[in-house]
Amino acid sequence: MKIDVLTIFPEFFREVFNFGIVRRARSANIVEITVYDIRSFTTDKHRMTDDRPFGGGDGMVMKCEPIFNAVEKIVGTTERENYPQGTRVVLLSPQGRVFKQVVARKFAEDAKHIVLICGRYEGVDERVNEVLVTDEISIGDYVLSGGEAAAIVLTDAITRLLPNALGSETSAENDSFTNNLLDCPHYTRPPEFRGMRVPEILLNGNHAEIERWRAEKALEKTKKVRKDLLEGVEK
Ligand code: 9WO
Repeated sequence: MKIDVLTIFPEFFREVFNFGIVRRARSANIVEITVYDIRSFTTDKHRMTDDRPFGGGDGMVMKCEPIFNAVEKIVGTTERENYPQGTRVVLLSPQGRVFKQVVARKFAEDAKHIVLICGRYEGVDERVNEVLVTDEISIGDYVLSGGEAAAIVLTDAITRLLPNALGSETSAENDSFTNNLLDCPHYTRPPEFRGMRVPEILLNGNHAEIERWRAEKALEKTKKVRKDLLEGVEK
Protein backbone atom coordinates (compact mmCIF):
# COMPACT_ATOMS: atom_id res chain seq x y z
CA MET A 1 0.00 0.00 0.00
CA LYS A 2 1.16 3.50 -0.82
CA ILE A 3 -0.08 6.47 1.22
CA ASP A 4 0.77 9.99 0.04
CA VAL A 5 -0.04 13.09 2.06
CA LEU A 6 -0.50 16.53 0.47
CA THR A 7 -0.05 19.39 2.92
CA ILE A 8 1.30 22.92 3.17
CA PHE A 9 2.84 21.86 6.52
CA PRO A 10 5.02 18.81 5.76
CA GLU A 11 6.99 19.45 8.98
CA PHE A 12 3.86 18.53 10.91
CA PHE A 13 4.47 14.86 9.90
CA ARG A 14 8.22 14.73 10.60
CA GLU A 15 8.05 12.17 13.43
CA VAL A 16 4.47 10.86 13.67
CA PHE A 17 4.97 7.88 11.37
CA ASN A 18 8.19 6.81 13.09
CA PHE A 19 6.62 4.98 16.03
CA GLY A 20 5.10 1.63 16.85
CA ILE A 21 3.07 -0.33 14.34
CA VAL A 22 3.30 2.29 11.59
CA ARG A 23 7.09 2.44 11.85
CA ARG A 24 7.33 -1.34 11.72
CA ALA A 25 4.95 -1.55 8.75
CA ARG A 26 7.10 1.00 6.90
CA SER A 27 10.31 -0.90 7.70
CA ALA A 28 8.72 -4.12 6.45
CA ASN A 29 7.56 -2.38 3.22
CA ILE A 30 3.94 -3.13 4.07
CA VAL A 31 3.21 0.56 3.59
CA GLU A 32 5.14 3.34 1.89
CA ILE A 33 4.25 6.77 3.24
CA THR A 34 5.37 9.96 1.48
CA VAL A 35 4.56 13.51 2.58
CA TYR A 36 4.48 16.15 -0.18
CA ASP A 37 4.62 19.92 0.25
CA ILE A 38 1.77 21.40 -1.83
CA ARG A 39 3.90 24.53 -2.23
CA SER A 40 6.45 22.55 -4.26
CA PHE A 41 3.76 22.09 -6.95
CA THR A 42 3.16 25.82 -7.42
CA THR A 43 4.42 27.43 -10.62
CA ASP A 44 4.01 31.15 -9.88
CA LYS A 45 6.75 33.46 -8.69
CA HIS A 46 5.32 33.81 -5.19
CA ARG A 47 4.57 30.08 -4.80
CA MET A 48 1.03 30.85 -3.65
CA THR A 49 -1.08 28.00 -2.29
CA ASP A 50 -4.07 30.17 -1.28
CA ASP A 51 -6.00 33.17 -2.50
CA ARG A 52 -8.99 35.34 -1.57
CA PRO A 53 -12.45 33.79 -1.80
CA PHE A 54 -14.71 34.64 -4.76
CA GLY A 55 -17.88 36.17 -3.40
CA GLY A 56 -16.01 37.82 -0.57
CA GLY A 57 -15.75 36.91 3.07
CA ASP A 58 -13.03 36.31 5.61
CA GLY A 59 -9.96 34.19 5.21
CA MET A 60 -8.31 32.45 2.31
CA VAL A 61 -9.09 29.44 0.10
CA MET A 62 -6.57 26.87 -1.08
CA LYS A 63 -5.96 27.16 -4.80
CA CYS A 64 -6.75 24.33 -7.27
CA GLU A 65 -3.65 24.53 -9.38
CA PRO A 66 -0.95 23.19 -7.03
CA ILE A 67 -3.26 20.38 -5.86
CA PHE A 68 -4.13 19.38 -9.47
CA ASN A 69 -0.42 19.47 -10.34
CA ALA A 70 0.37 17.27 -7.33
CA VAL A 71 -2.28 14.66 -8.16
CA GLU A 72 -1.23 14.66 -11.82
CA LYS A 73 2.35 13.96 -10.80
CA ILE A 74 1.56 11.44 -8.06
CA VAL A 75 -1.36 9.51 -9.63
CA GLY A 76 -0.54 10.12 -13.28
CA THR A 77 -3.82 11.79 -14.24
CA THR A 78 -6.35 14.33 -12.96
CA GLU A 79 -9.31 12.39 -14.39
CA ARG A 80 -10.93 10.46 -11.56
CA GLU A 81 -12.25 7.96 -14.14
CA ASN A 82 -8.69 7.22 -15.28
CA TYR A 83 -7.13 6.66 -11.87
CA PRO A 84 -5.40 3.27 -11.64
CA GLN A 85 -7.59 0.65 -9.97
CA GLY A 86 -7.34 0.86 -6.17
CA THR A 87 -6.57 4.60 -6.12
CA ARG A 88 -8.39 6.74 -3.56
CA VAL A 89 -7.95 10.49 -3.46
CA VAL A 90 -9.28 11.59 -0.10
CA LEU A 91 -10.15 15.10 1.05
CA LEU A 92 -10.16 15.37 4.85
CA SER A 93 -13.02 17.66 5.79
CA PRO A 94 -15.79 18.03 8.37
CA GLN A 95 -18.23 17.94 5.40
CA GLY A 96 -17.24 14.34 4.54
CA ARG A 97 -18.75 11.01 5.51
CA VAL A 98 -17.59 9.89 8.93
CA PHE A 99 -14.56 7.61 9.20
CA LYS A 100 -15.37 4.40 11.09
CA GLN A 101 -13.59 1.08 11.63
CA VAL A 102 -15.59 -0.43 8.72
CA VAL A 103 -14.26 2.30 6.42
CA ALA A 104 -10.69 1.67 7.64
CA ARG A 105 -11.18 -2.04 6.93
CA LYS A 106 -12.53 -1.37 3.43
CA PHE A 107 -9.60 0.91 2.58
CA ALA A 108 -7.08 -1.58 3.98
CA GLU A 109 -8.66 -4.31 1.82
CA ASP A 110 -9.30 -2.53 -1.51
CA ALA A 111 -6.96 0.43 -1.74
CA LYS A 112 -3.49 0.21 -3.25
CA HIS A 113 -2.75 3.93 -3.33
CA ILE A 114 -4.30 6.54 -1.02
CA VAL A 115 -3.68 10.25 -1.51
CA LEU A 116 -4.69 12.34 1.50
CA ILE A 117 -5.36 16.02 0.80
CA CYS A 118 -5.10 18.25 3.89
CA GLY A 119 -6.99 21.53 3.75
CA ARG A 120 -6.11 24.66 5.71
CA TYR A 121 -7.54 28.19 5.99
CA GLU A 122 -11.27 28.39 5.17
CA GLY A 123 -11.13 25.35 2.91
CA VAL A 124 -10.11 24.06 -0.52
CA ASP A 125 -11.41 25.30 -3.89
CA GLU A 126 -14.45 23.08 -4.57
CA ARG A 127 -13.15 22.07 -8.01
CA VAL A 128 -10.65 19.81 -6.23
CA ASN A 129 -13.61 18.01 -4.68
CA GLU A 130 -15.60 17.94 -7.93
CA VAL A 131 -12.84 16.51 -10.10
CA LEU A 132 -10.02 14.87 -8.12
CA VAL A 133 -11.57 13.54 -4.94
CA THR A 134 -12.99 10.01 -4.73
CA ASP A 135 -13.80 10.18 -0.99
CA GLU A 136 -14.49 13.19 1.24
CA ILE A 137 -13.92 12.01 4.78
CA SER A 138 -14.43 13.46 8.26
CA ILE A 139 -12.97 11.89 11.40
CA GLY A 140 -15.75 13.33 13.54
CA ASP A 141 -18.08 16.24 14.14
CA TYR A 142 -15.65 18.96 15.12
CA VAL A 143 -13.70 21.59 13.24
CA LEU A 144 -9.91 21.34 13.22
CA SER A 145 -7.47 23.98 12.07
CA GLY A 146 -6.59 21.73 9.14
CA GLY A 147 -6.82 18.22 7.72
CA GLU A 148 -3.36 17.12 8.92
CA ALA A 149 -4.42 15.57 12.23
CA ALA A 150 -7.18 13.70 10.36
CA ALA A 151 -4.68 12.41 7.79
CA ILE A 152 -2.62 10.98 10.64
CA VAL A 153 -5.70 9.26 12.05
CA LEU A 154 -6.56 7.60 8.71
CA THR A 155 -2.96 6.56 8.04
CA ASP A 156 -2.67 4.95 11.47
CA ALA A 157 -6.06 3.20 11.44
CA ILE A 158 -5.57 1.80 7.91
CA THR A 159 -1.89 0.82 8.22
CA ARG A 160 -2.40 -1.35 11.30
CA LEU A 161 -5.05 -3.36 9.39
CA LEU A 162 -2.75 -4.22 6.48
CA PRO A 163 -1.77 -7.90 6.24
CA ASN A 164 1.13 -8.69 8.64
CA ALA A 165 1.27 -5.16 10.11
CA LEU A 166 0.39 -6.25 13.63
CA GLY A 167 2.79 -9.15 13.87
CA SER A 168 1.94 -12.50 15.37
CA GLU A 169 1.47 -11.39 19.00
CA THR A 170 -1.62 -9.32 18.31
CA SER A 171 -4.58 -9.48 16.01
CA ALA A 172 -7.05 -6.90 14.78
CA GLU A 173 -9.88 -9.40 15.31
CA ASN A 174 -10.14 -8.58 19.01
CA ASP A 175 -10.07 -4.84 18.39
CA SER A 176 -12.74 -2.59 19.66
CA PHE A 177 -15.53 -2.14 17.03
CA THR A 178 -14.78 -5.35 15.13
CA ASN A 179 -17.96 -6.78 16.67
CA ASN A 180 -19.62 -3.41 17.36
CA LEU A 181 -18.37 -3.50 20.95
CA LEU A 182 -15.98 -1.37 22.91
CA ASP A 183 -12.95 -3.04 24.44
CA CYS A 184 -12.99 -4.72 27.85
CA PRO A 185 -10.87 -3.37 30.74
CA HIS A 186 -7.23 -4.48 31.03
CA TYR A 187 -5.01 -5.00 34.08
CA THR A 188 -1.37 -5.87 34.67
CA ARG A 189 0.88 -6.36 37.70
CA PRO A 190 0.79 -5.77 40.58
CA PRO A 191 -2.40 -7.62 41.61
CA GLU A 192 -2.93 -5.00 44.32
CA PHE A 193 -1.95 -1.33 43.92
CA ARG A 194 -2.73 1.24 46.65
CA GLY A 195 -5.50 -1.00 47.91
CA MET A 196 -7.07 -1.53 44.46
CA ARG A 197 -7.41 -5.21 43.56
CA VAL A 198 -7.39 -6.68 40.07
CA PRO A 199 -10.66 -8.61 39.51
CA GLU A 200 -10.09 -12.08 40.99
CA ILE A 201 -11.37 -13.87 37.91
CA LEU A 202 -8.38 -12.62 35.86
CA LEU A 203 -5.96 -14.21 38.34
CA ASN A 204 -7.46 -17.70 38.51
CA GLY A 205 -6.28 -18.92 35.07
CA ASN A 206 -9.67 -20.20 33.89
CA HIS A 207 -9.59 -18.97 30.30
CA ALA A 208 -13.17 -19.86 29.43
CA GLU A 209 -14.40 -17.87 32.44
CA ILE A 210 -12.04 -15.00 31.62
CA GLU A 211 -13.33 -14.79 28.06
CA ARG A 212 -16.91 -14.76 29.36
CA TRP A 213 -16.02 -11.99 31.86
CA ARG A 214 -14.34 -9.90 29.14
CA ALA A 215 -17.34 -10.23 26.80
CA GLU A 216 -19.67 -9.24 29.63
CA LYS A 217 -17.57 -6.19 30.57
CA ALA A 218 -17.32 -5.10 26.93
CA LEU A 219 -21.09 -5.32 26.56
CA GLU A 220 -21.68 -3.52 29.87
CA LYS A 221 -19.38 -0.64 28.89
CA THR A 222 -20.91 -0.37 25.41
CA LYS A 223 -24.44 -0.23 26.85
CA LYS A 224 -23.35 2.45 29.27
CA VAL A 225 -21.49 4.86 27.01
CA ARG A 226 -22.27 3.88 23.37
CA LYS A 227 -25.74 2.38 23.15
CA ASP A 228 -25.83 3.53 19.50
CA LEU A 229 -23.22 0.89 18.61
CA LEU A 230 -25.50 -1.90 19.82
CA GLU A 231 -28.55 -0.52 18.06
CA GLY A 232 -26.56 -0.21 14.85
CA VAL A 233 -27.78 3.35 14.43
CA GLU A 234 -25.65 6.26 13.33
CA LYS A 235 -25.13 8.83 16.02
C1 9WO B 1 -15.65 25.15 9.36
C2 9WO B 1 -16.96 25.14 9.78
C3 9WO B 1 -17.65 25.90 10.71
C4 9WO B 1 -19.00 25.63 10.95
C5 9WO B 1 -19.64 24.59 10.26
C6 9WO B 1 -18.93 23.81 9.35
C7 9WO B 1 -17.61 24.10 9.13
N1 9WO B 1 -16.74 23.50 8.34
C8 9WO B 1 -15.58 24.14 8.46
C9 9WO B 1 -14.43 23.71 7.72
O1 9WO B 1 -14.53 22.83 6.87
N2 9WO B 1 -13.26 24.26 8.04
C10 9WO B 1 -12.03 23.69 7.54
C11 9WO B 1 -11.06 23.71 8.69
C12 9WO B 1 -11.45 24.31 6.34
C13 9WO B 1 -10.23 23.50 5.93
C14 9WO B 1 -9.33 23.22 7.11
N3 9WO B 1 -10.06 22.78 8.27
C15 9WO B 1 -10.28 21.45 8.55
C16 9WO B 1 -10.99 20.70 9.47
N4 9WO B 1 -9.73 20.58 7.75
N5 9WO B 1 -10.07 19.36 8.10
C17 9WO B 1 -10.85 19.37 9.13
C18 9WO B 1 -11.36 18.09 9.54
C19 9WO B 1 -12.17 17.85 10.61
C20 9WO B 1 -12.64 16.57 10.90
N6 9WO B 1 -12.30 15.54 10.10
C21 9WO B 1 -11.50 15.75 9.04
C22 9WO B 1 -11.00 17.01 8.74
